[in-house]
Amino acid sequence: MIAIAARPDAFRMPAGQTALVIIDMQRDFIEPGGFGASLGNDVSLLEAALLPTWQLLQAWRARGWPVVHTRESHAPDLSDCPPAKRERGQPGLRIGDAGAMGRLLVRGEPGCEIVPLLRPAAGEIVIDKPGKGAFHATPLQAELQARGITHLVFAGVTTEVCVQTTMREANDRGYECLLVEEATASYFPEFKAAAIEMIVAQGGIVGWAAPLAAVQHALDGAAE
Ligand code: C5J
Repeated sequence: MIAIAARPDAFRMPAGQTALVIIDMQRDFIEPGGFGASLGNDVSLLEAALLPTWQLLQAWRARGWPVVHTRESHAPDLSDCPPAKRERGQPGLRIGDAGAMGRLLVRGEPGCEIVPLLRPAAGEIVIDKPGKGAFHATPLQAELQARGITHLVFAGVTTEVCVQTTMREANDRGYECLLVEEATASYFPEFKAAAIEMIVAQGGIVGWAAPLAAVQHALDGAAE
């Protein structure tokens, strides 16, 4: 077991059975002209999570440990996009509308792809998810079970929406979950901070949170 100094207490993870789960690091959320921007958000607020996530990705790849990438995405005919999701609010553009990077959140469009820095490598799991949570209407549970994965380390965007939703889904399915604080971001920094507090409160009611340095320190120590 590798022990990471985390909140509310040490997070202990088995080396080969811990997947890095990178949530929705897509151009549509992070770059101007995508879905996040269409909702009126300052997408530059998400950039800070890119390099820390890349550092985690490098650490997992160097050890040959499992990596999962998710994409919030829909079929071109939007058959998996409920009207309740598409029609809510007054965005500049809606899911499926043509934007600067193609149709928003539609599979196969440039904006739906993961940002180049974090592009999935061959053999890594890529989950297209129509919801905020990565377990809803996807094969994620089967993919994890097939590999004997019991622990999940989370990165990605946005903290209080798709990251927290997926952590809660994972927690309910029995996975032990850690969120790496610098590797996640929100359009609302105060929501990121609150989401982390919600996760670790009440003895870790959803899971654990740790700074990147604590993860790196534990991994370096385990290699010695
Ligand atoms: C949102 C996400 N915020 N990936 N999606 O709509 O968090």
